[in-house]
Amino acid sequence: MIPAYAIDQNWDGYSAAEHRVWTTLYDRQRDLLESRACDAFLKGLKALDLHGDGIPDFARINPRLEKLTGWRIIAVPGLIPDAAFFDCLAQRIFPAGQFIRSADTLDYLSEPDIFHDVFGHVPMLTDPTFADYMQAYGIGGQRALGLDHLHHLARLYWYTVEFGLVQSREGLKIYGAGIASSHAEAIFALEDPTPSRIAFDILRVMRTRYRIDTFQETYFAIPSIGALLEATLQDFSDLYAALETASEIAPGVILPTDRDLGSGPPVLEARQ
Ligand code: HBI
Ligand code: FE
Repeated sequence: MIPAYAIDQNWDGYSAAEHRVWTTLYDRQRDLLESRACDAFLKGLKALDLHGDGIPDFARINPRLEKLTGWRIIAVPGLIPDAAFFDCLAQRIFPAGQFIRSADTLDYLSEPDIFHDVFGHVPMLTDPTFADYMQAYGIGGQRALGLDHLHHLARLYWYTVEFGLVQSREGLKIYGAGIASSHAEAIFALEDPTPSRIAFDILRVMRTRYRIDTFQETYFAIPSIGALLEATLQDFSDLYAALETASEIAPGVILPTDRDLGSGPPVLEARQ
């Protein structure tokens, strides 16, 4: 079934200037992420051959991606309604913005463009465990729509898929697409002394409001992608019940029960 909102990528229609925007962004992120992104992200970037030679053609990426994890990318004009978005994820289809930002607004986006969606999100979809997590999220989203808990599930997406950090032997690393596709936030999220970086707890995440207008004040670090998937393989009813009475938490607030992971030294109890 072809999802609603799918459009032709029309790869031949991109101008030379648009390809140059991709290359500029790619070159800038590539060096930055070498030491900052998690292994799964860097491996995915290589496996898909998402190089700096211009905007990738989905027809070229999809066979590789489908072979690795059964996911594929479709082009969409921009943000699509929640229900359509969840239906795509539940079928292992990732909707990616067809357009690219302009050269004079390299760091500003009002809607996800092809650089955010493909460079930011798609490398992680080559990881089998993360691939399952994204599908589980889509199925959870379909269920949350019928209940009144979409805002809770959206927070899970925000603090994992978009702004997630993962513990590693070399300290915290980036896996969230919102961080991986942003030059300034890739540095801020790991190195700035101001934000808090706390151990992932799914109920804590669903209680935490987020900011869309500036860098995050709180990042959540998962112990491993496997642990994230495990936390998601449930129907969320216990969580939703707990959320009925739990108070909301403002971004930036640290609770006595939080495990603060700091920003500096490696977290040694991380996965082997
Ligand atoms: N549409 N294209 C697109 N990309 C998204 O990330 C997206 C969307 N529609 C809805 C949506 N995200 C939200 O429902 C989730 O972030 C929770
Ligand atoms: Fe995104």
